[in-house]
Amino acid sequence: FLPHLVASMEEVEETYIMVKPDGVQRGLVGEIISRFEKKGFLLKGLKLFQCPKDLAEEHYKDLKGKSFFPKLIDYITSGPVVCMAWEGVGVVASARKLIGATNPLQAEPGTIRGDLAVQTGRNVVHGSDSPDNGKREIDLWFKEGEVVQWTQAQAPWLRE
Ligand code: IDP
Ligand code: MG
Repeated sequence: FLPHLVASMEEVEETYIMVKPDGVQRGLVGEIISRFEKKGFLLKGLKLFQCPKDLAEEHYKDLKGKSFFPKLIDYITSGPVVCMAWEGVGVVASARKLIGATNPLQAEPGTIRGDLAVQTGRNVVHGSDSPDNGKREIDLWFKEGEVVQWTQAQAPWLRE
């Protein structure tokens, strides 16, 4: 029994979720927000935003060497995105599960990409891949005051 590991599993995390331009253009914003809302996570930040090129490049800086990088930057800046900050215990990994595999054809039915998309280059949603990146990306996409600390009325009905 490793109490420090159990404690870390209970840690409250934050993740950056974004409806990409194809999701906005296809009218999937409500559907995508709804999946995280119904699951029981806490929405702390939400805005419609036209992403400038430098921000897209900073967000995806780890992929800078990839052949698809220029197309990825064009895609993300091609129209408005919906930026979200979500909080919860285990929210980072859980959101990645709700989103599904990067290639929508390999994403399981029931996941956002599995249900709503067909191609990697148009995979409708982003989710942070680690708690550290969750923090980094929320800081990158939201200004001071845009992320709100609050408690859901339903909190006692979600966690004992
Ligand atoms: P993720 O979004 O599932 O975390 P990453 O590997 O971090 O996947 O890639 C970031 C994004 O870059 C993907 O969601 C997708 O939009 C795009 N991307 C990744 N690989 C490819 C590719 O092979 N072709 C075109 N776009 C890609
Ligand atoms: Mg990623």
